[in-house]
Formats: sequence, structure tokens, C-alpha cells
Amino acid sequence: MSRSKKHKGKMLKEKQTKKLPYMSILFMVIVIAIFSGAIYLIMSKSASLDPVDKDAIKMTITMAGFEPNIIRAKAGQPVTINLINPDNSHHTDGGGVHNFMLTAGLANMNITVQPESQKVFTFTPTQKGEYHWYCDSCCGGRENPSMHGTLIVA
Ligand SMILES: [Cu+2]
Repeated sequence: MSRSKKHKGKMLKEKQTKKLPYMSILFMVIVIAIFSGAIYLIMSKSASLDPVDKDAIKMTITMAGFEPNIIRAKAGQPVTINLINPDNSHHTDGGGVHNFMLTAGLANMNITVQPESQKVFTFTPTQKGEYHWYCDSCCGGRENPSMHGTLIVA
């Protein structure tokens, strides 16, 4: 009697030790899946912020302002800007949305770029001069000194 009990106990122990590697493999698989998922998300986000139009002027707009904030152009020649907004929608001011407004003298442009996205737009300056653009969707908008840029048409 005592012998069979002992045997049963041994069997149970064996079952537990057999189950253990299976559980740790499952755990490892889950950990790897979570990590590769996170890496994929990070990579895909930065990849999507590469300019879609390589021939355009690459311009980023963040809470810090426009980069570059001076553009030189020639009258009569089209200007194409690839505006990139890397800010996310968690910004409390304006929800990460930025825009490019150029309303004085040259054109009437109001280009909105959503958080973590980009927009390509083209316009043709017709007259020489200096023109001002700004963003009015965040941080005080037009009143914010960093949310401005200058287009110099020669
Ligand atoms: Cu803005």
C-alpha cells in the first residue's frame, strides 16, 4: 500500500516537472511577441515620418516651430513642401494638430497636418518679396514667436 502511494507521488512530481518547460516556453513566446510588437510599432511610426516626396522641401512642424523656418524660392517657379508633423495627439494644446497658413500678399493657404502624419503641397509664388507663414492651431498660434516662417521670393 505504502509503496503504491509512493509511486503515485513520484508520478505527480514527474507530471509537474514536465509541465514546467512547456509553461516557460509559452511565457517566452508571449514575451517575444510583445517585444516584437512594440519594436514594429516604433519602427513603423518613424518610417511613416520619412518624407513621402523626396524631391520636395522637407519641413517639420512641432511645438518648437517650423524647421526650416526660412525658404527661398524664385518667382514663377513652383514650390513643393513636404510638411511633417511628428507630434502625437496627446498634446493638450491643439491636440498635436499643426498648420501652415500663408494668407498675406501671396496666396491664401491653410494647410492642416494631423498628428503623426504629413502633407505635400505645391504653390507658385508670382511676385518677389518676403512672405510670412505661421501656425495658428497651437501654443497661442500666431502670437507664438516660434510658430512662424518666412518665404523669400527672388
Ligand atoms: Cu502648431
